[in-house]
Amino acid sequence: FLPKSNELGLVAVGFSGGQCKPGVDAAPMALIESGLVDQLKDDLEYNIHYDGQVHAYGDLICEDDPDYRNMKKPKTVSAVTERLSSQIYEHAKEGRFVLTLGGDHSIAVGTISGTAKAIRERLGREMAVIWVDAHADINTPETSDSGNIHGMPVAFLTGLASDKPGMPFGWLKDDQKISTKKLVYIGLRDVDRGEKKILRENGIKAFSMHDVDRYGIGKVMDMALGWIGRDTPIHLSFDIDALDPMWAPSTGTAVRGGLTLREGDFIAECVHETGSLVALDLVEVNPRLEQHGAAETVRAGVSIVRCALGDTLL
Ligand code: 4U7
Ligand code: MN
Ligand code: MN
Ligand code: MN
Repeated sequence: FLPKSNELGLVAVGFSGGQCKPGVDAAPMALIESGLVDQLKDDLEYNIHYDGQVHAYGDLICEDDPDYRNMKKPKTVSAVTERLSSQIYEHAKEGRFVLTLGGDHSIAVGTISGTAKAIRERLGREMAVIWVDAHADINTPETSDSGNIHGMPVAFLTGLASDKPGMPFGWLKDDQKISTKKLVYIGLRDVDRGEKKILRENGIKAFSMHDVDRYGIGKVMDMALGWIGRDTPIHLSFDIDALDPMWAPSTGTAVRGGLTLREGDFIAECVHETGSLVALDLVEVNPRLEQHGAAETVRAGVSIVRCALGDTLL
């Protein structure tokens, strides 16, 4: 149902305002410098549409940005994700695959809203999201203990949290949102108490590390893709902290007991094989943390992206 296309829109997002540790903004440059874009062009034969810059959205960073409903930097994160949403939409409406290099995970409010709207308009379809992460990122401002917005994007994208126009994330319209029924998690192992309640009460499909241990990653992918159903456009949002810190130590909220690099690559390969992948986010790589492991973490990120874009072992 998706015409095969090698057109790829790339957006490099050097934004770290959804959490408190500086350095995630350096990830897009680190990923590009390690050869990611050249490999997509030369090995995987994509025609890349890239404006050649890492966006820092300096004009949108508010100096006067007090906490609101317990959210940290609400005005800044809302303005940046609103701008990003239209950047992503412009690529997706042309039928390009959209690759976003983050940045912290708050930017998914922008990426997913942008593709969801374009896919509705272009294909008349509701998009599914596969969220690969140690965390569920579905806190509402009220359930969050940290106030960090990178732990909340899914709540706003599903409408479980919202606000009036003019207030933070009040710009999100229904056609930019996703259904809780078309959301699937893989890799969870650090879910807050309030988030567990939200997952349960909304019947959200989630495969934790317990499920990966019990069934193996092969069966988990069969079940995850089975839940979504064939011929449904998929947006894959991959937080590098889904991987075990052994493979990806340089990330802001590392949690032990995660996926191996091979399991991460396998998830990306399986999603590619569906032929339904329309967008990928790679987020939360922070080359400034655990500096001895930064190169390893960047390499893991490059590997995930290559697999999701069709690189094969044979
Ligand atoms: B990430 C956390 F409390 N749940 O809300 C929170 F454990 O994008 C972590 O997945 C959020 O890295 C992690 O602050 C956000 C915390
Ligand atoms: Mn995470
Ligand atoms: Mn995340
Ligand atoms: Mn994190």
